[in-house]
Amino acid sequence: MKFSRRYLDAYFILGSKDTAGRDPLIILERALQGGITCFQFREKGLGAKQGTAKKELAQAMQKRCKKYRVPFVVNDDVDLAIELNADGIHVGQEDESIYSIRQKLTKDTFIGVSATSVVEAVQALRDQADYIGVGPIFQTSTKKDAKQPIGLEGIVRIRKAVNNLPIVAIGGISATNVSEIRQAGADGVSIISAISMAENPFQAAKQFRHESKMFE
Ligand code: TZP
Ligand code: MG
Repeated sequence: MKFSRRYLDAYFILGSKDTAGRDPLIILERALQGGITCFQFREKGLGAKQGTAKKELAQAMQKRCKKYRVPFVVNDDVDLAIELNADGIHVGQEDESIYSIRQKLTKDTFIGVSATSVVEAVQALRDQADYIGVGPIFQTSTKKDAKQPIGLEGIVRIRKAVNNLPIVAIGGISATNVSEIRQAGADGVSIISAISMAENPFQAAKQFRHESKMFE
């Protein structure tokens, strides 16, 4: 799938450890119904699925994303992204280089990279990432090894440094923050817990989508 900046409007990320014991497929289905614009399968943390179990969950999630015509992105696992012919892959600073990933993927598979600083963001721009995931913006307890929050100021600094490169903000984001984050220069928000832990993931996703509509 060819990358579009609009996928970043309400970008939901989920793995089986992010749901407080609820079925991740049901959470995803509700989020899709609520109007998420992109989905990333991020299977991490203590007790995360591996091997066949991981692949089967990914396939089931991909199938649901297809039903709603929402891009399906795999976090970190380049081999899995290739095997499933995912729409995109998202990698961190410690993962395989964009150059090396590009050699392995079909032309339209998009690549996102995490950046926590201007230096990392500028490098991702040079490497021709399709978008960068910038954060953490606020405190988060979802990612245990998250860096210090960069705040809205961090988004402003990075936006200035990367021209028009698509930016999605991440880390501690709730629907009430969307407006300030977009005004700081991000093209959208990515969220785990504000949807995955919500009492009503459908409503939560719908709220994120609604907030993004102000910026169309
Ligand atoms: N990278 C930086 S912060 C973060 C990731 C994967 C976790 C975001 O989760 P939440 O629950 O939306 O704060
Ligand atoms: Mg990674």
